[in-house]
Amino acid sequence: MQRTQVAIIGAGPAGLLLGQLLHKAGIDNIILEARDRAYVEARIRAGVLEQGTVDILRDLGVSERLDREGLVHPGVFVALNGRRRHIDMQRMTGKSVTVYGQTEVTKDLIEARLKTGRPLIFEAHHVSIRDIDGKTPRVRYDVDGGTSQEIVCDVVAGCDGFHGISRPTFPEDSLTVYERVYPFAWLGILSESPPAADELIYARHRRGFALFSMRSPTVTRNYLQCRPDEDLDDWPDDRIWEELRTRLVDPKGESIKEGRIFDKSVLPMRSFVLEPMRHGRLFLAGDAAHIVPPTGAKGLNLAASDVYYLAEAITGYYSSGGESALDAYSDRALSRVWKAQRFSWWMTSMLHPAPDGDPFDNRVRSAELDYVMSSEAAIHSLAENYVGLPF
Ligand code: RFL
Ligand code: PHB
Repeated sequence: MQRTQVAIIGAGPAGLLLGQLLHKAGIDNIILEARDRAYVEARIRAGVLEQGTVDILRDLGVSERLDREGLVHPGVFVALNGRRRHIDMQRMTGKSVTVYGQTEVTKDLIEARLKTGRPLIFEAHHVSIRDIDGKTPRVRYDVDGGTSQEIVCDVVAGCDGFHGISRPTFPEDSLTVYERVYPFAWLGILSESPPAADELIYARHRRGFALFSMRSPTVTRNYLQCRPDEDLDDWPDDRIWEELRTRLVDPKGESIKEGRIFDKSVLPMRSFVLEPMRHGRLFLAGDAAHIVPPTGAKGLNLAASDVYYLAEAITGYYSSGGESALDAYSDRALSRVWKAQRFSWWMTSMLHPAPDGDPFDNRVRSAELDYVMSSEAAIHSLAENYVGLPF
């Protein structure tokens, strides 16, 4: 049997960041991760960090490579049928975003964790949580070879993503789920080519949404709106480049540079929130508690703000001995989560023509983008949300 203060399930951004925040506060913790290290470090996902997320990483001393390699973007573009408008977020809000892959954030956090000497257990199988209604919850898991281990702790942090075991551990009658599944998805590619512009371009086009992003000055990350059941075999590289040129209205490929495509995938889109984010001594953070469609670039950043609040709650609990800090966690986190949900839903609705959707709705959404592109007040609001609301 192992004894610790906080058992953290999942070594994604939420779990790893929480581990560092607690370590900094002198709170003992163990991280359990189902997959192996190579798998976790290679999982391609988010790319845009809010300044608040960067500040947390800096504060933790995990930003050396981020400060060197991260691409600071003071602005972003939106486009409607080829007409483009620049949004100067830095001028409007005093803040910028940083393009730095989630893969890199994860690698940096794993390296920092290993330096602390605190346990990070990869390939922990059959993780289960019990006794969450009492003051000493337990976490069981199997290691390779089949030996079972048990951790006794004060708090369990469920940071195991949307498909983890923490959320299903909550008794069903104790929670409410809010959910929306969208009738479209994204086809995402990574290619060895320079990005279409210095900053990201979110483009609405009659044929569908397209996003022009990047990982570095030589690696492009682009997305095309597609069907949720899209077959990747129908998307040879040539068709992808052609469609990207069409949706950016760049027929001669003046901004879009082709290169070897080395990753292709289809990403379904949903909005999901579970309330409350806590039952007894089990606290959820990140994708375990909520999912946003990626159009607002908020998922990873919400994982960061959740664990920032959770670390404060746990630190407050140990310093005061009372439950009030723990009790406040769910409401504090949800208040920010819902604002990011609203923004992600709004960006998604405005930028994607809905196939087979109501024609009136589609015209209104297109008009909304047209309005945003012509109104300082509306653009200011977009900028304020995109760079991230304060914690
Ligand atoms: P993760 O990253 O899913 O990590 C959960 C970890 O838990 C492990 N796990 C278990 N461990 C032990 N026992 C079990 N039973 C377990 N079950 C699972 C998993 O192996 C994994 O290591 O969740 P976390 O930490 O909450 O982080 C959330 C973010 O990963 C996610 O919100 C973002 O990637 C979303 N997202 C974006 N967010 C942004 O902020 N900016 C973006 O630009 C952005 N772009 C994106 C995105 C997500 C995407 N996809 C693929 C969904 C772009 C894409 C394409
Ligand atoms: C990405 O670069 O992967 C990315 C950027 C912005 C988004 C979503 C994904 O909104």
